[in-house]
Amino acid sequence: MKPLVLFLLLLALAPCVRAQKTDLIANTDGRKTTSLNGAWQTIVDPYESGYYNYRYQPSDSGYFKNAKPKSKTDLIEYDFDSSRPLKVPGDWNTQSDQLFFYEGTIWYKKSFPYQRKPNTRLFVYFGAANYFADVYLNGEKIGQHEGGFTPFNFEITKLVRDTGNFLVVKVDNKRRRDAVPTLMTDWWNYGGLTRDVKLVETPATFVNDYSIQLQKGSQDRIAGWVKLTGDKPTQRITIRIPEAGISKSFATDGHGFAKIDFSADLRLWSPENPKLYDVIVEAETDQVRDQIGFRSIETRGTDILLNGKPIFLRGVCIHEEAPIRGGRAYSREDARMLLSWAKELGANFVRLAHYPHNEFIVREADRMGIMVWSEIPVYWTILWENPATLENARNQLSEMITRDRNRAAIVIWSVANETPVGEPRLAFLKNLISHARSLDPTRLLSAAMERHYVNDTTQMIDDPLGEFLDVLGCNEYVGWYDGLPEKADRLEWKSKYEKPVVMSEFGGDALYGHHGDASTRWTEEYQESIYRHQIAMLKRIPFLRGTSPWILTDFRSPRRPLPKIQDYWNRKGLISSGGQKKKAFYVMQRWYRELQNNTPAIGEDEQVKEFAKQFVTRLMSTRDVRPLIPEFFLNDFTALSKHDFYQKVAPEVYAKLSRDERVRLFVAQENLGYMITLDVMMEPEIPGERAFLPFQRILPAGVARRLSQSHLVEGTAKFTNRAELLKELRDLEQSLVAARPILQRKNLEQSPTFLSKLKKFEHDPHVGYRVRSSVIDDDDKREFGLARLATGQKLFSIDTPLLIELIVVNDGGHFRILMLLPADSD
Ligand code: GCB
Repeated sequence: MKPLVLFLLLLALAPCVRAQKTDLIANTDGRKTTSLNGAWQTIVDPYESGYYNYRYQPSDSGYFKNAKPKSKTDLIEYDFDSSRPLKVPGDWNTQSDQLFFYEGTIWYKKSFPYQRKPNTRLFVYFGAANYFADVYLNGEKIGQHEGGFTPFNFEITKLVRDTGNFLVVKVDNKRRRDAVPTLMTDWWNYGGLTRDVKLVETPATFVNDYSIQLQKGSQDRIAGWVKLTGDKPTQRITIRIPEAGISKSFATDGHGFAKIDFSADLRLWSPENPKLYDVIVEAETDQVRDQIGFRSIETRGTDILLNGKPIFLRGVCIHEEAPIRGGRAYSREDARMLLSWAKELGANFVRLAHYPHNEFIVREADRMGIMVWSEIPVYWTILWENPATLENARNQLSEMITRDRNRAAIVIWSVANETPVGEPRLAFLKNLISHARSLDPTRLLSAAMERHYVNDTTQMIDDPLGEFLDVLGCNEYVGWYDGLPEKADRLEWKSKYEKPVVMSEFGGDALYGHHGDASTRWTEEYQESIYRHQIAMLKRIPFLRGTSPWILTDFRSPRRPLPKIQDYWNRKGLISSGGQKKKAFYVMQRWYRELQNNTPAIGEDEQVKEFAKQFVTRLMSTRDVRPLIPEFFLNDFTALSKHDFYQKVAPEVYAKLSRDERVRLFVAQENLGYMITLDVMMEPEIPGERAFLPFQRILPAGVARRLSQSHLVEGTAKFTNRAELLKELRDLEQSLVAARPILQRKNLEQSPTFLSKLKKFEHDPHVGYRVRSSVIDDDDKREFGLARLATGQKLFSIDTPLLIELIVVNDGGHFRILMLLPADSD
C-alpha cells in the first residue's frame, strides 16, 4: 500500500481505533500524588467471563461492578474481597507459581478514600499495564489502553466520590498477531499492573506537558513549548531556572499552547558531569517543578557529537528485569542496581531494550550520567500493512516521547528491532520516524537493523531504512548464531551510509559457573572467547561509534527451554540472574576502560602496581597479618583473574586455615587494577557498640570523580578496640600520603554525586549508607549490611587533591576499609 493511502486510511480509522484518553500528564513526580500501590484484590479470568456474557457479548454487569449479594438468594459468582491479592507494581507471573506461564485476563480491584476539593482535577495514572487495560471507576468504564510499556491517565474528577471509591482494571496480556509486539518475542510476557499507579491532583487549568531542551544544534539556546489544559487556556507562563539566573515569560494561546525560546548560559549535561537544573514551570493557575539537564546531541558524518565533541557510546543492552528478585523491574532501586552494573562495566550508555522502561531508570540515568537509547516494541515482524498496528505503534512512540522528552540522558529514540527488509515495513517505519521527528526534533533516531554478507568475509550495512535514520543500529551474532568466535577475525565491515554505526547487539550464552574450554558452548569460556574476538573485530570498524552488547544480565524467555542450561532463561547476560559476573564481563570492561582512558588500564600501570605492593607489604609488617601464600600475592599480581582466584586459589587457601586463624590476606588482580581482600578474623565486636569512627568528610575536594571508574581495594578487618583501629587508619593515612606523588598525577575532578551525598551526612554523624562495590547507595537495604559512617571530625589531614577515597565503615561487627583508587582521567 502506498504510504499516502495508508495514512489516509489511518486518519479515517483513528477515532474508532481507540477510546479517548486524556492527554498524558508529564512529570507526575512534580505534582501532588497519592500512591495506589500495594495489594490489589484480583480475579484470574482466563475465559473473560467477567467481561463477556455466555453469548460472548460484553456484559453490563461484569466484574467491574464489584457487586455484592444483597440478599441470601442473590447469585453473584465472584467476589473481589475474598479473592487473592497481588502486589502493585508487579508482574503476576512471579507472584504465584500458578501464574508463571499465564497469559490472559486478570481483574484488579482497589478501594481508595478521597476528599473532593473545589477547583481541583483528579486523574488516575498508570505507569504501565501489560498489555491491554480496561479501566473502571465505581462501576463505570473510564477508558482503555493498549501497549504494555507506556503510561496513561484518565480524568476522574466527575466520577470520584467522597466515600466508597473503587477502581477496577481488567488487564489482559494475551499475545496477538496484530499487536505491538506481536506473537513472537524473546522475552517474558510479564502481565499485570507492572508499574506504579497513582492519583494525580491538578488545578482546574494546569501545565499538562512541556518540552524544555536545548535547541537542536545549539548549546546556549533553550527552545520548546508549554501546554496548558483547562478552562483558562490563555495565561502568562514563566520558565524559571534559578541557578542559571533565568526567568522568562510567555503567553499561551487559545489552545493553552506557548512556544518558548531564549538564550541560556548553562553547564552542560554529560556523563562526566551529569548536571541537572531545577526548572520551574509557572502558570497563573499552576506550578510544576522538574530537574532537567541540557546537552546537545548531533551527528556529523560518521561521528556522534555530544555537546559538540565526538563521543563513543560505550553501552550495554538492558531488559527491564530485576536481577536477584526476578520479574519485571519497577523501582528506583532496581534501576540503580542495573545502572550501577552498567557503570561498573565502564558504560556511558545503555540501550533499554526492547520497549520503553519505567521512568525511574531514565531519571536515574539522568542523575548518573548515562546516555540512553529508548525504543518501542516494534520487534522482529509485525503486521506492517495493518493500519491499526501502525496507529498502535505511533501511540506507543508518542507516549514514550511524551514521558521522557525532557530527560537529557535520552539521546536516541529507536523505532524498531531486527525487522525484515521490505516495502510495507519501510513505509511503516518511515511513518514512525517522521512522527518521532515531529514530536521531538532534537534526539537522534535509530533502529537496530540486520546486515548481510556480500561474500564470505564482508558484512554489509545497506538496509534502505538507513537512509532515514541518524544512527545505524546493527545487531550481529558472529560467534553464536553465525559461526564460531574466530569467524570475527576474518570479517570486514562496510556501510552504504556515511553515518555512525552502533553495534546494538552481539554476544552469546553462558551459564554462570559453567566452565570448560573456549570451544564448548554455554561455558563462560566460550562467551569470553566471543567477546575477545568481537572486540578485536569491532576495533577494526572505521565507522563504529558505539556498542551495546547483548546483554547486561540474563533474562527470562519462553523461547529458551534447554534444561540445566537455559531453563527458560536467555543466558547471554554478562551478569547472571543472581548478580554474578561472568568472565566476559571483565573482557568487555577492560575494553571500555581502555576506550575511556585512552591509556592502559590501571592494573597495567607499573606505578600503581608498585603502590599496591607497598600497601600490602606495609600492612604485613605493621599488623598482625600473616600471609598464607606470600609468594602468590606479592609476585603474581597479573596472572590471575578474580574468577580464577575465587575458584582455584581461595579454596586452597581456606583449606589451610585452622578455625581460629586470625588473619587471611589475599591479593588478586581483578582484570583491571587490584582487588586486595584483607580479611582479618578476630573475636566478636564489643557487643552493642557501633564503633563509629571520627571521620572527616573523606577528602574535601579530592574525592574521585566517577566512583564507577574507581578500583576497589577492600579490606575487611576487625579490631578489638577503637584505639587499635585508629592506629591502623593513621598507618594507612601515612601510606596514602606516601603514595600521593604516584597518584597525584591522575588529574581527576570531584565526583558531584558523591559530594552531594556526603553533604547530606554533614551534620549527622550517624547516618548510615551503603557501600557496594564501586557504588555508594543510601537506599539499597537488601543486599548489604548496614554500613555506618561518621562525619564531622577530622581524622585525615590529607590535603587536596589526593586521589584516593578511603571509607571506613562499621559493618555490624566488621570494620571495612574501602579504598577506591580512581582510574586515569580522560
Ligand atoms: C536478538 C534480539 C534479542 C534476542 C537476542 C538473542 O537479535 O534482538 O531480543 O534476545 O537476539 O538472544 O537471540
